[in-house]
Amino acid sequence: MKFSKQEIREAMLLYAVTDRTWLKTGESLLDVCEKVLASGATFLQLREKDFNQADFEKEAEQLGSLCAKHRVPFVINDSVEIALQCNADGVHVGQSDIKGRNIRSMIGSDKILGISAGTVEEAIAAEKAGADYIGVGAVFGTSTKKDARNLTVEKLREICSAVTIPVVAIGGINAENVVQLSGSGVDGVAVISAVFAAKDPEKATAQLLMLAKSMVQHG
Ligand code: TZP
Ligand code: MG
Repeated sequence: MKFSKQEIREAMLLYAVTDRTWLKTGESLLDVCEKVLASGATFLQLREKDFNQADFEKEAEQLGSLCAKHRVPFVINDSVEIALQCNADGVHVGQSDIKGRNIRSMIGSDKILGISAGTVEEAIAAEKAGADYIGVGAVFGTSTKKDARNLTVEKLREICSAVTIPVVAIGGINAENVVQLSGSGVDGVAVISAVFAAKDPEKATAQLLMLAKSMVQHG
């Protein structure tokens, strides 16, 4: 599925990143993602840190169809190979993944490329490397990603004004603190635990979507 630049920007609003470690007994990631998409998540990233290739591919295919049904962009974390194999809409990579590799040339011009950035320099380099958007964090403390570097909202603002591509904030974002990002210039918020660890992921998604909209409008 092809998304325009404007559609990608708008899809940053509530960007859900999967985490199967939060699944409750008897629940599948596909079921939870179905609920999260039905409740308004605008983007989905499949993030699997400890999964074998075959299971990863199967899951990516299922989630890809689900996202297509909702017309929501679907990207794979880290693995360009799996993104291409399952015909995902794109890939999201970190700074270490782009060293010495031209991901844009590997995926072609039609796929979405997301790159994580934590500094103004990294953000500018990501834009030059052909990123369609950058993920910036961790804006608040998070225990989900152990090696995440923290940055201030002021730094986030500097990063947003240094690039023209969309910016999505990530790291420890929840319904209580999303308002603190008002005025930073971000196009939306990316969340893992605020949705996947919630007692009721549907309710959490709907609430976060409303708060993210209001934060971006005031921004
Ligand atoms: N990158 C920076 S922080 C983070 C990632 C993947 C983890 C975000 O998880 P949570 O649960 O929304 O804090
Ligand atoms: Mg990575």
